Amino acid sequence: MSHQILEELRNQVDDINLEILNLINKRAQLVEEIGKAKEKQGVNRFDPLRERHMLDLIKENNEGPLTEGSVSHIFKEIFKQALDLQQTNTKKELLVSRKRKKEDTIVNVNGDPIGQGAPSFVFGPCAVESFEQTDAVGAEIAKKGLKLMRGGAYKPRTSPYDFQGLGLEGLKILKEVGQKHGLGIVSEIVTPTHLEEALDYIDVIQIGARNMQNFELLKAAGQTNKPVLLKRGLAATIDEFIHAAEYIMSKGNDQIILCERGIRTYERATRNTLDISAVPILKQETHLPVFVDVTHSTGRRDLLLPCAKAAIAIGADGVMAEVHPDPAVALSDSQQQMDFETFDHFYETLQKFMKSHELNA
Ligand SMILES: [Mn+2]
Repeated sequence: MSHQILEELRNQVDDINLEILNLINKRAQLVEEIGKAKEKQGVNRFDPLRERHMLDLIKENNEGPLTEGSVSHIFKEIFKQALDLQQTNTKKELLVSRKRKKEDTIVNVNGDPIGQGAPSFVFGPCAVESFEQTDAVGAEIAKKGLKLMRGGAYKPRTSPYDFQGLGLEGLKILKEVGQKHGLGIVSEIVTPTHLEEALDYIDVIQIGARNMQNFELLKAAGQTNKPVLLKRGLAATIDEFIHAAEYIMSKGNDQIILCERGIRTYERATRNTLDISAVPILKQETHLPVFVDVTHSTGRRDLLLPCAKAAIAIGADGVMAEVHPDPAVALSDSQQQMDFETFDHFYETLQKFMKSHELNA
């Protein structure tokens, strides 16, 4: 084969490549139009019967030299890419997505902004056990000039025989302590029925990891005008987490804080595995503030400080950790709550770390 003939054939292949490129893009445009029409009708985009029909038609008309298997493989990939393109378009439309809104959402808790640069801190006991216990923690938080306090009144526990929390009584204690020390209260609500009465007592509705896909609760929280702190489910992907936030925002409430709290993996050295890379991913994909709960992600007191440093260094808008006057006697999470001395050291070291790295803009 002379060089000239080879060159000629290559030119033909180049032309065909461009033709195919043109055609598959044209095809993708048509699929997009079909997708929009289906969306209007409320019909599912993926239709397996339709795909079977297209594949059969292609096979019947295949004259080779490519085999039936190769041709099906190529076309299935073309189908898949067009479908993925539609999914990317839907993602673009999510209310929580950065593509939809470029600017960061600032969550306002009693006039204090969250997500505006300087990291926020939420400390407090795992569970409200008594007024004295909660009040003692509140005083320690206020002493540091902080504005937020957490505390569980409704505790979703692994075992039904474990301490379930004080319920409404716990919320009343939280409110009293919050008012006494000038602290905004963050507390978990577990069912839509508790939500309405809870609104009088708390400043931020926490939706816990075990309820991240409690869609009725998400919708109910979305109908309030209270900020919501949404924790990532223990086995939830980032995509599922983002969609859970979308449930809240789709009902009209855009005051949402996302909270990474560790995911379940095969690793047993920590209670969960802190997915630190979720922080910048969530910051890129959504416009919402992102917190890291260092207590539940690690389950280990000795890891709270290094993980909090990592969270702030990687761009988290806030850190959450549990503090108890006497962790050894705590009714829940006694292994991982900080006593006051540890809390002081934790907070001071973190402040120094932030200053030395200019992280408290
Ligand atoms: Mn806890």
